[in-house]
Amino acid sequence: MTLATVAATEAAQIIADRTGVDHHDIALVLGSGWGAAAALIGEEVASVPAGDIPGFEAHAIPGHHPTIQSLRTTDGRAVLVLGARQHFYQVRDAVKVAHGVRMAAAAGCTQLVLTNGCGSTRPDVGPGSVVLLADHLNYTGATPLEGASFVDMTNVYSPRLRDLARSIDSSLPDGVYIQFSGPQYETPAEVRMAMGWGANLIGMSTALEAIAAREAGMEILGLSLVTNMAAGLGAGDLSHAEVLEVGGDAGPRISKLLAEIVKAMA
Ligand code: 8IG
Repeated sequence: MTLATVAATEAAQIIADRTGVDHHDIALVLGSGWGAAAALIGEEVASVPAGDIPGFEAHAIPGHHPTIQSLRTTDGRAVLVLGARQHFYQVRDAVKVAHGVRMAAAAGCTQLVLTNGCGSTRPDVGPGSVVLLADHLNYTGATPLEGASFVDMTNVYSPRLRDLARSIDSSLPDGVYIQFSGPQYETPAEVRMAMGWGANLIGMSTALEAIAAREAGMEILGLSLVTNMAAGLGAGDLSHAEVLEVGGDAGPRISKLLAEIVKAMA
């Protein structure tokens, strides 16, 4: 066991103690715009402030909800909702970024839904669109892995879960996500670089978490909400206010979609 796994196992034990649920099945990481989904997915069994769990640094950003919830679906599955993403731009440490995902794996989760808000480079996939992650580029220069952990990254985002999501909404496009370090948004030149590399979704999360989740053997579904056109491709400048507005407007629709997908993952 690596130190990161030991820390994740300790955190998972505290989740079990605080929620009374000693095994969870699915983990959800709720990013910008996705926060309202939990209420539709299951009954809340317990909610724990992230700051009470070792390895989570107390932080607050508008649009992010730092709690960890345990839900029970109508068909009896236990869902761990991580509303407390630790962004690379906050902690500057990929191991800390991956802590929540590793904790979920230690809690028993074998499936992981990673959601985010992001920018799009495709004019036909504009603000309000939901996209299925088909692949990613990790442009952070970092990794959550330690030692010679040669994790296969061929099918990071499960083709099976993508098909399953498309059985709920056949119009969902595939996208290739690039994780930048942030917190500044990209320059238009950086956006052109990313496009040249085959990316069409740009954000500041997800890829590092997905790497740790694949190491842990989890099956991953990645869902992006496009909140803005990438820098230089839309009208005007990028703003966090725009991100929050699009996220808020899309909230009810994407929450329902996510709830239906989770239901189908049984
Ligand atoms: I929401 O356009 C959201 N997050 N890097 N670029 C980057 N992160 C983002 C963006 C974006 N939109």
